[in-house]
Amino acid sequence: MPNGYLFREYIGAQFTGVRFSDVPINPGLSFNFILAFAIDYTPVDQQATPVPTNGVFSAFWDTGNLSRADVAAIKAAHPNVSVMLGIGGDSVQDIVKVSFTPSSIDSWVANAVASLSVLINEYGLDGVDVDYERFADGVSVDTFVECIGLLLTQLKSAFPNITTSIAPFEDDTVQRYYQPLWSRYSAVINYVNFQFYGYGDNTDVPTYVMFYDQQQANYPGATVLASFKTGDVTGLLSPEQGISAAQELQRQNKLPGLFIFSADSSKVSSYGFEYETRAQEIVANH
Ligand SMILES: *[C@@H]1O[C@H](CO)[C@@H](O)[C@H](O)[C@H]1NC(C)=O
Ligand SMILES: *[C@@H]1O[C@H](CO)[C@@H](O)[C@H](O)[C@H]1NC(C)=O
Ligand SMILES: CC(=O)N[C@H]1CO[C@H](CO)[C@@H](O)[C@@H]1O
Repeated sequence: MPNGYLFREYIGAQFTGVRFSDVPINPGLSFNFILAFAIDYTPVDQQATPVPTNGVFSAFWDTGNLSRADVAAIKAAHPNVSVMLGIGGDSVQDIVKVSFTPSSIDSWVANAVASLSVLINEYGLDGVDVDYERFADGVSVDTFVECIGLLLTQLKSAFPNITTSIAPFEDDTVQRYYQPLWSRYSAVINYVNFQFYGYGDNTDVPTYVMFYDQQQANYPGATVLASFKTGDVTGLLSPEQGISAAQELQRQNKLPGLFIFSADSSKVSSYGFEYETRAQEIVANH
């Protein structure tokens, strides 16, 4: 896809106290915060080890610092800011790993549509990003594809203006579940937030571009967003490598957008929000 004006950033998973208003926002682009995460597991105050709830989602991000009022305030202050909801993620607040665990397609979809609709209305949210990274034993590719595909279809019908995305990364299992999701339900998926920060620290610019081209081929016709990570990147692609790669993708007219994981990490890093500023300058000035 050609160059575009989209910048996105995950926020709220790591409880570093980050607030929307901490993050620099360039007015010359579309800025999407992605709240990380709503999860279909029992809330932590309900039982010590959260267990799956078959599509009944609760808020697990730092709701104290990223409240309904905070969502309304940041959107009022910045007309080009939208706030999305990430679902799934790596872990339930570092207590247990999140696994996609539906009892059946119909029951999971019904519960997910109902519970996510409540969160979307309560918080005034503008979209959903699908971030499941693990799948319970016995959950087939088909079950995942139908659950997520039907969920996004029904949410788009209930909320016609929501933006949807999926967030795969380079892993055999993850690709085996997400690529058929894309091929069957691309009509209800706006972006692929590919987690390029899963690649190693040996990813130089030509290698990043090669990975980008591979993922564009894996998700044909998709708007694949480039990405990098801030905070601890031991062994992984660094923010500097991410910035350099984004510049090269843009030079080749294939940077529709760029996202960072995460605002939480940047807030407590020595460089602060430097990379948010630089990444947005790239996107805004294409
Ligand atoms: C915001 O985050 C800080 C740091 O984690 C925490 O101490 C504080 O209690 C949070 N504020 C609210 C209102 O939850
Ligand atoms: C959806 O977007 C259209 C076009 O931008 C707008 O006219 C409409 O009011 C929006 N609907 C809702 C429910 O926000
Ligand atoms: C670059 C960009 O996305 N600009 C948008 C900012 O918001 C205004 C009003 O909502 C839009 O018209 C611009 O397209």
